[in-house]
Amino acid sequence: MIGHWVSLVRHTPLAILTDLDGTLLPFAPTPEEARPDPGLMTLLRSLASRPGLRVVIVSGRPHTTLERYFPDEALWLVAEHGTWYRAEGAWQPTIELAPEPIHRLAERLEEMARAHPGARVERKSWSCALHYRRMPHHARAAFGVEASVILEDFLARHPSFERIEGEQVIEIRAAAARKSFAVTWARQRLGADVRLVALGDDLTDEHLFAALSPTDEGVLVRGGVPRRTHARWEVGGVADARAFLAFIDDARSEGKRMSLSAVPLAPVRPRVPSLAAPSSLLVVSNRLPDLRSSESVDPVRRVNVGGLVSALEPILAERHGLWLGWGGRVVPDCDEPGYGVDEGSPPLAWFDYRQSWLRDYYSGFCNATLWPLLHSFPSRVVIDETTWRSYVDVHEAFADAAQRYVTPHDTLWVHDYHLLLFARTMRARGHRGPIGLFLHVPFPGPDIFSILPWAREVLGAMLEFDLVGFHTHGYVANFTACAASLLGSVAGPHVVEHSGHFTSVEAFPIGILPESFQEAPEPALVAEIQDLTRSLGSTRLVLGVDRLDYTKGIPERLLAFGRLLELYPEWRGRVSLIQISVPSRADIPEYVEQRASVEGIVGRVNGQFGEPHWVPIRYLYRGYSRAHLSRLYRAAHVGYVTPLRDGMNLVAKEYVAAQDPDDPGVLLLSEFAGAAAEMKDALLTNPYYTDGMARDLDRALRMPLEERRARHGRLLAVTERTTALSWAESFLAALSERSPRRGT
Ligand code: ADQ
Repeated sequence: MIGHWVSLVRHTPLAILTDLDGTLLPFAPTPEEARPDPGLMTLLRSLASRPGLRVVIVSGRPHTTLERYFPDEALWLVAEHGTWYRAEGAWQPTIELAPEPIHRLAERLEEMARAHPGARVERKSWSCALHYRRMPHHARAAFGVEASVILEDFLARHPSFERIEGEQVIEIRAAAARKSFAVTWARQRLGADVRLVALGDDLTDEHLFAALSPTDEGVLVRGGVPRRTHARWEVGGVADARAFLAFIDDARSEGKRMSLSAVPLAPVRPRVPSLAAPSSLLVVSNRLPDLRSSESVDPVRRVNVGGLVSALEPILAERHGLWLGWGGRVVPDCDEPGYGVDEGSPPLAWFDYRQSWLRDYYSGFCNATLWPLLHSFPSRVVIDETTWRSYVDVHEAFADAAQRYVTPHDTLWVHDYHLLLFARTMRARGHRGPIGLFLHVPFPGPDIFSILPWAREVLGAMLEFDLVGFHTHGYVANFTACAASLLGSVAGPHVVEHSGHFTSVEAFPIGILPESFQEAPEPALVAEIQDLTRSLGSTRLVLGVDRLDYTKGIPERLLAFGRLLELYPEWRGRVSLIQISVPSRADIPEYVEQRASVEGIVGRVNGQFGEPHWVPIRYLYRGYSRAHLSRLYRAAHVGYVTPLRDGMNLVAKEYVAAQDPDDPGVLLLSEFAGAAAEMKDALLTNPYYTDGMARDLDRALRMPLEERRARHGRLLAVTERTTALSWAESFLAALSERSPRRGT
């Protein structure tokens, strides 16, 4: 590393392009208080005196301020984010733009700032900056909202300006302003063989880094919130940045030219390679697909997101994306949650939950309030203000984490009911890029949704997303009906208007990766599954596979199987049910009860009908690998998928994909699963009607081969048409098409 740097910084000609605030000067409460000290001036003068080396200060400060600080013409200056430069003693503008609109904006902001102690407006030629570093923290949110109203109004009317977020400052500036001007200018003046070293700390410096050529280097000066960058190197802060410049100064001093060992090691280090590009897409979900601590592995979540991972992996790679969520670790409330990035494919950005978040947010509002509400189980909905407050607070924690990795223009794709307020939270923080939500669960009509005391607030927040996606048209209709009846929103086809903002609302049925359920299994696995099926003898197999959850209708399904044996005694000894349930949310009382209820029914049915050579129901309470499941699906004569309510239900699609097309089994599917909207060739059944379901089971078991083949052929076509990949691609394409452009 030292060799690379010594050879680069000894190259002639060399130019150092450096930002000032946050890079060579520590931040101060006001811009006036942050001024170059004698130590910095001495260092810059020394560098500027080295033959073959140019120092270019590239700052957002007004050109008049830079002139005052650096009258010495040996230093080259680029001011106001590239809109002014000093050449041969005279300042020249780089853009042509009428200054009046920005002056009028500055007047409005100054008037507003007078009512907010600590807020301050800084005027420049084609920009103005709103500083809030000196404001008390509690007053910032209200201030941010008030300022955003003025700024949004201005940007809507003046498309040649844009908004950028700096370290506790919001700046409106000419959209054409780019610090990258400094790169072009230095090259023009110093010749094509010049090599550049650029230093900067904030988002505006990314233009500088991005414009560098492969033989140049960018060095990020880390300060506040870590973020993605084009720079390939970093230093720890202002002191290290100055030490780095001193290293260059040293390396170019005549006396040390021949002795590498005499050059002190620069405090510069390489950044993790895959963080070298800015994140253009951040996927956000409550839980990450791959869990770090083995004791908290939840096999269903892991398997369930398997398709999601495969779908999102190529998209995240192509768009330099990241997937953010809870990593599965919980820390006591008195500790600060940890953050980190796990390099891999896809790269995961994780953070810890506090104990109270797990209790009040995750097990509380998400799983005891929203889950039953959205699945239309009103009597199970717990209403509790503490958990609602926690839900709001944890959105702030997610937003804090997200802001570590994204620029305000990146695309955010949010998943599921855990994060319904996320667009609102991010917009309040100035995020301007597209934000989409995909809801993996159903959405009920207004009669059920209005049970929630915060129904209007949640709906209003959902309507701050640019796109809300559901599995079915039925859920889309329920959502628009809720918006119309509870908020008075106007809905057109696929769009809802609320408070002047238009949200696209569409159905994107999720799929699986069918080929992953069709692969030839390992011989050892075949033998293991054969052991299991051999124990069933010549009986036919009915298979249920679910997370143990009351929405999945497992007790109802077992009772209907018992009823089949009662109504059709000829099936006794000739059919067996294997029910595989993977443990889920075992810390919530309803789920513990569910397990006891299921085990009770299994015991009763087996006790009533079982014989020494035949066990009617085998109940397996564990997770299986995808390869195991595929084999079991293929061996089953009936795929028994009968949730009381389900967003989609992937098991239905997996079962179809895994069948032998020449001798396929029958999918017996609840009409209340989202999958029923697409899979009309399944045998549809009502899981609340025990006798009806028993009769449908009998029909499935007797279905002739020809009918089975015909139904399966059409079901397979549905499963292969909408896959996990096509689902992700169509959602993201819609998000980029439907999102309004904000102020650029
Ligand atoms: P889930 O409620 O988890 O997902 P589902 O769609 O059926 O429901 O997915 C379950 C997944 O877990 C399937 O991939 C299945 O193979 C796997 N699985 C189940 N039992 C298993 C076991 N014992 N061992 C191993 N794997 C097992 C939520 C919504 C659904 C929606 C999905 C995707 O509730 O309605 O379909 O998200 O959007």
